[in-house]
Order: sequence, then structure tokens, then C-alpha cells
Amino acid sequence: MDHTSLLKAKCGKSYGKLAALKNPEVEEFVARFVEHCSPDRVFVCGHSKAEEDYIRRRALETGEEILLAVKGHTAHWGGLTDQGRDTKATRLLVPDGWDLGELKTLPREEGLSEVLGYLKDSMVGREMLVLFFTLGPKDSVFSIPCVQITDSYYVAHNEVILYRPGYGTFKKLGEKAGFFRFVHSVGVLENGVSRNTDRRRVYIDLEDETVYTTNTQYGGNTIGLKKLAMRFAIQRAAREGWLCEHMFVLGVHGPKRRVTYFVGAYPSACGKTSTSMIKGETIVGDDIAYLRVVRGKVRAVNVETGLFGIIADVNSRDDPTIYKALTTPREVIFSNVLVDETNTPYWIGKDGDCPPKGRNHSGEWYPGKKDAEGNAITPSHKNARYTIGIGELDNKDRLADDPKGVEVGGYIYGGRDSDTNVPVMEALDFAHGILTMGAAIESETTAATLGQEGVRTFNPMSNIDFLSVPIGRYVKCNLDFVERARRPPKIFGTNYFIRGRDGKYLNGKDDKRVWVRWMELRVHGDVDAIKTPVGLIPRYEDLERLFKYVLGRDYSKAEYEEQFKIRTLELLAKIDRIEVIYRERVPDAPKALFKALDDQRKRIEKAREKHGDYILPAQLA
Ligand code: SPV
Ligand code: MN
Repeated sequence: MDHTSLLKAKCGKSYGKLAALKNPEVEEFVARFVEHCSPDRVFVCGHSKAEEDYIRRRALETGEEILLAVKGHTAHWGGLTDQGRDTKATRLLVPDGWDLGELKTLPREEGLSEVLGYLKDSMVGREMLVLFFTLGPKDSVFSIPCVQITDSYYVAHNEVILYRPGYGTFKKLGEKAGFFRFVHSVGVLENGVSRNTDRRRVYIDLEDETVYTTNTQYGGNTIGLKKLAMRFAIQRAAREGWLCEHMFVLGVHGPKRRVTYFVGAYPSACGKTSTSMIKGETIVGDDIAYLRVVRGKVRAVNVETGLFGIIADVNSRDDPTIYKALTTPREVIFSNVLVDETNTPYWIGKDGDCPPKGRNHSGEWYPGKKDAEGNAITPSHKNARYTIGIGELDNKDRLADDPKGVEVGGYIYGGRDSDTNVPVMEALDFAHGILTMGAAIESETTAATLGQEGVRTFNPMSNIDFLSVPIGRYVKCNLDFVERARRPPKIFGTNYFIRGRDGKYLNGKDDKRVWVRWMELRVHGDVDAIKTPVGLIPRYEDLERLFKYVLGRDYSKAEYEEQFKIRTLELLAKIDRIEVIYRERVPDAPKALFKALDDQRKRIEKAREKHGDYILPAQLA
């Protein structure tokens, strides 16, 4: 059958939606995968309310989601072994002759033949959904059109919440829509979950800007527009001189109603969403940002329009805004939580007690339940998630959907570091920040990826899992990005995870509310700072005032000294580790990086000779 006849036969009434786009490339793409995956029928979504409601309804009818007690709330479970991004099964497919250094690649032809083999006839008996979105706001220099094909109503439902509808954009652009493509099939299901997770694959074809993913349901592996699209955006950005970053975008409210925007890169599960949701400030986005220099200014947009956030430890005290949103009627998908017999979700760290039994990602759950290896199964998975539109939150920033983006005053780099960096500091200049903070992020691994937790790993700009250009080139792109900017943003490093000698965290959970206000004042030159060998740190008197003003509490000198002492031995050890990594693993590392590390080492050694191993701020003031 020719492609048009095939599409007409399978799409039925919805074929008109495809034809109206007048884009042969889209038709060709859809037809190829209709032929290959053999769905019973195809639903082309024009993203009207009725069409999106059809996806919501089918997610319930097929059992991919269940209704919960609160109106608008639904729950979904993936299998026990399908609860995080599978970094092992995720590969960049590269043509002959491409060298991406240590990034996980596979020869393109080999990868295609393997994954297309798994996708062959994968949708027999099912409906294929064809969805249109844009990454970034519509009608903006930032936006990128995307087509998602999936046989999962749950994946489609997530995307409807998380991304801006793009059908109108495709219609407007016609043949000019240079779009990213995503093909996903859950594969064979058993009790509603992907059965053949040993054949789970997430293959990213860099040449065709097409992702193929199968035998998995977890959002980070299946929601094409989230982490998978980042690979293509990073490639385009490196070519065109802009950036795609694993960053939140936050409006910080300073004196006299001033709003200063920050972008922040933290590895997964290191406080990124909670920083973007900080009390008293306003959120633009929590996970992925595009940055461009427009007329001399660095501007950023949220690529998404919703949150796929970690739910563990969300409670009414620490995260009041999100807690309220998650416990009141509105559209929310809960993934991999415990649901009790009253159809109420429970997650680790929620207010109140854990129900005595319920259903979770392991099936029927009861306290003490163990997996095949004898490990306890927690009531909700540590990486359980909620999906919610930012429009549902009380703290959405007023410029969150502005097609021009927001002007960036500062970058923040954070990690999970128990013994080295102070809670907040400012880089000596832009290059110093990129090279000694962003490019030097190390973090202890978390439940957001499959595998062992708590291992210190190198994660430049928190973006290593999503890179598609060699690391050295990526670092260089970050350095060069501001060449056309009149005033580069200030760069800050934060560390919420520093511990004292007794092993206790030195930061209170709310302290980051003070750190962001201090950074806001620094962007405008409203407070002075103390110069240390590694960056500029706050003065006690400024923090004392901010703690009182923002948190209404006293902040002692002893607390300050414990948090902000300069730990020269740990800092020197970190430089050694980072230098070795770049020498051994990053053949294209920029020379400026080694120079920045070396200069920093010399500054630390000099200070150490004069003041000792641990230096109090007052000794440097
Ligand atoms: C992360 O792990 O960084 C996330 C969730 O934001 S995922 O969709 O899995 O990437
Ligand atoms: Mn993320």
C-alpha cells in the first residue's frame, strides 16, 4: 500500500489533521512507523481540548492510570526494574567517523538495526498516538517543533501537561518545520508493565534527530521531549552558538519589587526543583533551559511548561506550595507512589503516617515486603514523581511563557558534596565560574538513575548524562557563549549538602532562601563580599541581616564560621581529582581549564601557608 492510502486507512477521521499540515516530511515519518510498528489504528492529535481529553480518558480505560480520590488526580506504575533513567541502555547513534569521546555511543547502523528490530510490529493490537509540541514558548526564536509517536497514553498524557501544544506551529511552518522526532513503544506488557526490560533501549540517532525507545515506561526514558530532546538541542546549540542546559529558571524577588532571574544546574535529585520552588520567589521552570544572547543580553526560557518532580520528602512544611498543589483538586499524575484502599496516594516523607497496605510499583504492598534480592521495597519508590502544569502553582512567574525569555542575572551551579564547598559563593569572574564551578561539578549519585547510589561522579554543568558533543567542546561552548553579551551573568556555586565533623548537615533546609537573596543583592552590587582563593563569600553581617529578614531567625557567628570556613585540604584534593579527569578522559579539554585549576591551586596553597588548613572568613576579610 502506498503511504497515503496506508495513513488514510489507519488514521481514519484524524487523517485530515495530518494532511492539513502540508508537510510531506511529517507524513513520511508517520507512515514509515505505521508500516513498521503495525498499530491497529492511529490517532493524530491536533491538541484541541477534546483530543487531549481523549488521551486522558484512554489512559484510564486501558489501566495505564487509575483515578484517585481527589478530582483530577491519577496514578501510574511502571515495573520494579523500570524506575529511573537507564543510562546503560541509552546510546547515541553515530555515523562512522564521529568521535564523541567518552559519551556512550553505538555505530548508527548497528543501533538502528537492533532497535528497529525490537520496534517491529510492537504496536499490534494497539493505537499509535501522533502528537505535536514545541520545546520552548511558541512563536519564539527559542522554540523547536517536535513530533512524538507513542503507544502509551500515559506518556502522551505527561507530555500534554509538560509541553506546549505545537500543532498550530506545524501548520504555520509547513515544510519549514525542522522538527525533532520521537518514536516510543512500551513493548510487550504484562500486568500493565513493560515485560522485556532486558530489551529496554533508548537510542538517539544524532544524524536524523530521531529517538527510538522501547520496552520501558519510566518518563526519563520515554518522554521524548524531556531528556532525549536535549541531545539534539545540545548539538544544534553547539553549532549555532546558544546553550541547552539542565537548569531551572527562577525569579528572585529583591528590594523595591526588583525581580532578578537565575538559571541553576544541579544534578538530578540534588535540590534543583526545590530551589526553583523556593518560598517567596517565582518559578519559570525546574529542569531544562535554553539560553541565547539576544541584543547583548543573556536570555533564558523554560523548555517545558510543567514539572516532572521527585515526590519523596515533599511535605507541607518544607514545600508548602507544591504540597498544596498535590493535595487539592487539579490535574496531577502520580507515578510510582503507594495508593491505599481509599485511593489516596502516599509517598516517603509525606505528612502523616504510611498506610498499612496498598498498591505500589511492586503490586500489592505491605510493610517488610522484599524484592527478589532480599532488599526492602519502600512504600513509594525513591524516584517516584508527580507531573503537574506550572500553571497549577501559586508561584508561577509572570514572564514564564514570555517568547522573549527572561534576562539572566546569574547562573547557579550546585552539587551533592559533603566535605568541600561552602554553602554559597560567587565566582571571581565568568570564566572562573564556568571552569572551576560548572565544569568541576562532582556529585554523589542518586535514585534518579538506575544503579548504585552515593558514588562521587563527575558531572560538568550537571549535564553529562545528556551531552551529545564531546565534553571539552561543550565546556568551550559554555565559555564562548557570552562573547556577544554586554555583561555576562555572575556565576555562583551552592552546596546544600556540606556536613560538619559529626556528620550532620550544616545547612538548614530553608537556608537556601537566604542564599538566593544574597546572590540577588550581589548581582546588583548591593552588598560587598570577602575574597577567598576559590571565590567571593558573604560577609557575616549581611547574612545575619538576611537570616533575620527572610527567615525571622538569629544566625550565629559560630554557624557562619562552620559553614563558610575555607577547607583548603579538601579543595586541593578536589582540584587534583578534576584535573586528572580532564587529562585522562577529555582529550579536547580547553587549555583555559587547566590554567584556571592551576591558578586556583596556587591561590589556595598560598593562603594555606599563611593561615593554615582551615581558614575562617575573618582571616581573609
Ligand atoms: C532527572 O532525572 O534529571 C529528571 C527526571 O529531571 S528524568 O525525566 O528522569 O530525567
Ligand atoms: Mn532533570
